[in-house]
Amino acid sequence: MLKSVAGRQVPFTPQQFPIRLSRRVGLRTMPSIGAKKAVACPSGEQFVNGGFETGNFTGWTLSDPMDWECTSAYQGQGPSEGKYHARSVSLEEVTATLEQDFAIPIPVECFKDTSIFSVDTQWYQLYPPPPSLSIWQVEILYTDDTSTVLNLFADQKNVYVTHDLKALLESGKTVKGIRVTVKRATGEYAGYYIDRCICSI
Ligand SMILES: [Ca+2]
Repeated sequence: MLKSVAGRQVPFTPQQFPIRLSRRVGLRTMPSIGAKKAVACPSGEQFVNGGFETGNFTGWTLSDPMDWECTSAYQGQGPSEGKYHARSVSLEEVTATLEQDFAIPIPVECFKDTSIFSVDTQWYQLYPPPPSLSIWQVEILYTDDTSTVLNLFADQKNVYVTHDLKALLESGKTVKGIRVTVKRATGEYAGYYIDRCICSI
């Protein structure tokens, strides 16, 4: 018996032994290296004052306090929901931003079918069409300092449009927050509004 066992060990050559050893070590270590880390997902609404119903910009970071106004209505343009919305009052050639970073960054995989990630925006423009040098966009910001940009000039004018940001999320990334940007071209006369920002996980 021993002889036959010894006989079967003949194929173990000096070249093969290290390979078998490394495979064995690999199998032992793989479960810990390859184990998927549990993703920490926040729950509930992630925006603070996403509808601007405090009547001010609590929770938001403004490029300059002079660039934005929290208002109930302006020239007949009412909010999308509630009593207040945000309006850009930036001057020409100024890049005005309105940004909110979430308290806890959100891995994209945390967004479920039932999650909502959206913003309502509205714009009108009287002069000049089209705004080739203007910027009117919302960005989904990621923790790797990249972003997904949504150009809002394609929207129908004078009505609030709900934008589904969840559909634009880039897999594998982690959402840091959102940024709205307005830049008016010289001589432009337009209105830019945002309201009802929702990020419900
Ligand atoms: Ca509102």
